[in-house]
Amino acid sequence: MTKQDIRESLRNAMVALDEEAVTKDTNRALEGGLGPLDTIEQALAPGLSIIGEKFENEEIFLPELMKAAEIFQSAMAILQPKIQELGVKNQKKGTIVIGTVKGDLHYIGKNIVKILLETSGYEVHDLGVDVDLFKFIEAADHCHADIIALSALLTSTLIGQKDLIEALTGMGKKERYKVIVGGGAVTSEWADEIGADGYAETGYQAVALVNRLVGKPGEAWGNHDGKERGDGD
Ligand code: B12
Repeated sequence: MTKQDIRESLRNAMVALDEEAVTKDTNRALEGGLGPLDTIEQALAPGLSIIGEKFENEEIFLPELMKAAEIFQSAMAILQPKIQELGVKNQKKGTIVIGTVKGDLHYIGKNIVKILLETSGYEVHDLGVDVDLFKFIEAADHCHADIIALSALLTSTLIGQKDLIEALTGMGKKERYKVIVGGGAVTSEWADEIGADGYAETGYQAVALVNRLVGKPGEAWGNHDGKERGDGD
């Protein structure tokens, strides 16, 4: 099986909600040298996107959506130790407060960003999901954060990102923190419109963005050992 075959097989297993096959293919991906992030970004997440489309088209319903999230998490349990193994163990580069905004319970993507930042040398305070904007600010003040990172997956909860930036501005704290935004519902246009300091579409890009913002260019996640990025096929 080529790497591309493994990716396809895993993506199809995810779409079919076949937990056993997802576990098998996730292990096969690692054995086949795919790397944990490649496995997430090129196979599992695209599978989840297809699930999302099926849900939107009413081909599947909430129980299936929940099952998909559960299966994704079981694959993450296999991949997470590998991500940690590949991470850099260097001195602390900065402090980040992260969470999913008020009204939004999606955490899979936020957790991926958190793990990648942690394994890139950042101290990350994860406030979880459905987080009130003042909780973000309180936590950032408390731990002297450099960055507040806001995830939003629902169009209806995006406004929480705007509200936070406005609250920071109103409190005279806008210059104290860099605010970055991401999650399925976010676009770079939205990030510009609300005056966010940055937007990233994927976990990899989130690390590169944070490195830039705190002035620690470093390398994008996984580049340090040449294993995870740019392995071609
Ligand atoms: C799994 C899932 C769920 C699970 C969530 C499980 C969990 N605990 O996280 C459950 C079943 C609970 C769920 C519930 C609902 N969901 Co839902 N869900 C999804 C699904 C299929 C996948 C989301 C996901 O995890 N993706 C995989 C991760 C890896 O991707 P990601 O989150 O985008 O994260 C990546 C990047 O965006 C980025 N990133 C993420 N966060 C951040 C933050 C920062 C700062 C940065 C820089 C980057 C960054 O890095 C990540 C890694 O690369 C999506 C479909 C989709 N295409 O996204 C629908 C989807 C998001 N859900 C949707 C809906 C409608 C709902 C419900 C309202 C359904 C209902 N009727 O109850 C509820 C809402 C509950 C709530 N209040 O939040 C819609 C949203 C439509 C919209 N635009 O508003 C979607 C798009 C499905 C669809 N097409 O209709 N859902």
